[in-house]
Amino acid sequence: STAAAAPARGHPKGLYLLFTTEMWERMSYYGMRALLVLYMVGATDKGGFGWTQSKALQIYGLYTGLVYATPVIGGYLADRFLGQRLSVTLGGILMMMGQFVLAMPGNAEPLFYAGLGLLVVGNGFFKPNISTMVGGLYEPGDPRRDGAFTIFYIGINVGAFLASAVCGTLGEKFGWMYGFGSAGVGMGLGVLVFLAFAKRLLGNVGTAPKRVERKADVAEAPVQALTRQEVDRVIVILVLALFVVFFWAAFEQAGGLMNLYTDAKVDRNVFGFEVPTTWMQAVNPLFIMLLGPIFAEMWTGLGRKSKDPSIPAKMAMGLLLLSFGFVFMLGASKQSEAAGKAALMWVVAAYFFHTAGELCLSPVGLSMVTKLAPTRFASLLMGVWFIANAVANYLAGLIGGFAEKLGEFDLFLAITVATAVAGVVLLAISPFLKRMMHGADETKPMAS
Ligand code: LEU
Repeated sequence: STAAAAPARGHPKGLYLLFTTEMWERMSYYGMRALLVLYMVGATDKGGFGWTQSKALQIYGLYTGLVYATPVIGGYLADRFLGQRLSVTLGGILMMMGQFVLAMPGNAEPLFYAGLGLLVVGNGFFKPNISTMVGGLYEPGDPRRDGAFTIFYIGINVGAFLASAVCGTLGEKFGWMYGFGSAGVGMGLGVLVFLAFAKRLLGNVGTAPKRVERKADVAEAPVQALTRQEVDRVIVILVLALFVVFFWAAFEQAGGLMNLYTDAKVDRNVFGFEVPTTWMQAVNPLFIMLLGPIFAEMWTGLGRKSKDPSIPAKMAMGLLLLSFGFVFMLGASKQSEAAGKAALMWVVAAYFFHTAGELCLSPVGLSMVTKLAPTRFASLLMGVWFIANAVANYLAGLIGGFAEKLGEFDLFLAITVATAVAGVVLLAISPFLKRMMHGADETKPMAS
């Protein structure tokens, strides 16, 4: 495999190809997502649908939920028949078509749903498979794996950051079709780059020969022949996915409740300049770009010395950091209750800790799936991992909706407590989970 030929220091070049491809795809995804609700409620004489906010939010919730539900199917098809590389290409092309369908003038409702459908199906083929391919670049035990996923995650967020700047601005200022169109062009660039360099930089990672091997695997070892060790490892993935639901259900308040709160109750005046509410959505990807390299170095460095915390312990830290971030939202709501408006720095501080938590949990989680999943189910289980996001995104909307009844302070308090408890429980059971991994998580010291 390519990984064997890779240098002990640095990363295989394939990582940067997957980084770039995912960057363009995420730019397309988040760019479209930033416009979606605005487009649905937008005035009909300006090319929008003129729908009510509740109808728009309902479709938004359904769309973001489905987008993370289809990866199970895309993952399964890749594991069984297509291979990851072909799946990523197919998914990318479908999503590009979806964006261009949305960009068609005349906004006919059937076309709108067709566009969303293409994006949902396309993401199912794309997202789990590009993620497992990152893992495929490394041999088991390679201490660079968590760091590699953190670098990949920076790519995700460069894309997310570009999204609001490019697609958001084009869509809002020049017309919806330019926003969706640019998202389609971005996706197209991702596919082109991927096709141009995959052969050279990825070796045989995610290709047909593996598929043949895997097919033989499946024939000899059907599901019920999973070994005891493999069953344990899959259980660990499922248990961690449950905790991850807590994390994202709270984290995803960013685009919902925290967004609305920032809009209505935060003093966004900085040196006489009014910071637009939507800019605050760029704070998280910005912090990922700043903190990501530090975390990537840290995980690899600690891993090389076999001194890194266990996977569940890292993820528990993620939950605790997220919880700590919400403490700043408690401060904010106290201030806005007393003085009408809260200082912007509360929200920035909250996002800082949310981002640090995300870096402990999310890239580490992707990496974990590739360590623990039996190879023949790698992409399927990656899809299962994304289901946690589908559920959490749905719950996030429900939870955020309670703010109207409870008031922000009580709701933020409930979130702070729930995520802290989840973090502590996860920390407490982490030794058991670690044992159930049967060494699949262990890194081997590397030649340098
Ligand atoms: N920011 C991440 C991404 O877009 C979230 C994911 C893990 C659901 O990939």
